[in-house]
Amino acid sequence: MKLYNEANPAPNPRRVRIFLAEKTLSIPLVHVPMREGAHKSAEFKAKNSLGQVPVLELDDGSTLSESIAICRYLEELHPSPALFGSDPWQRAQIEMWTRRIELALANRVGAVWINTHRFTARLGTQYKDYGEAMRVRALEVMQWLDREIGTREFICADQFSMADIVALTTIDFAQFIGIEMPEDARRLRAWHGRVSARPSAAA
Ligand SMILES: N[C@@H](CCC(=O)N[C@@H](CS)C(=O)NCC(=O)O)C(=O)O
Repeated sequence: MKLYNEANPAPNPRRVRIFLAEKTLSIPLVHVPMREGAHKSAEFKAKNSLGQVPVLELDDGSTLSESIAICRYLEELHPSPALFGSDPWQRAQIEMWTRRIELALANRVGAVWINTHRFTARLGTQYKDYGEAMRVRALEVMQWLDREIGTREFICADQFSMADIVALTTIDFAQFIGIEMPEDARRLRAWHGRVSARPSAAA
């Protein structure tokens, strides 16, 4: 098994690396240099026709894309510690939060990246107004997340889960492109400090 990977600040491969670190697993990494367009080569598109990383390749050559699908597969193989929940209610809660973070926050941060950032300007037409509107929405979602976290230790109840991994990688990437957590989002900032202090965050 190997993982086609790109280093930080790429957030999606980092999800899988953090997941592996939490499980104390290691998989050989194959660097896909995105700056050189390696993810859009015919060779790589044969592994993922969307031309995106990460991709997990099994020893028989079969491939799996989508960071969360990869982590779910690894969870089935290595159930402990459970990062997608260990009973029906936990699993449903973690699914809810993972989807909320992806759909409400990660997609908007991605839209800011694609439509406003100078590094993506060469990739196609940028719709700056749309990108700026998404920046405002992303900040609103961070405020919402701050209220939702409340006194909880983690995004979903009191256990570290896939939802924290998706939120951490999204918020760190948001910072990289200039979207800081709001100053007054103290609970979100405290959560970010807690999860960033875990050894897995260095992955
Ligand atoms: N939903 C996918 C997103 C993968 C993705 O967008 N990866 C980025 C790198 S972090 C990428 O390959 N971008 C290039 C592109 O979309 O063309 C996942 O979770 O794996």
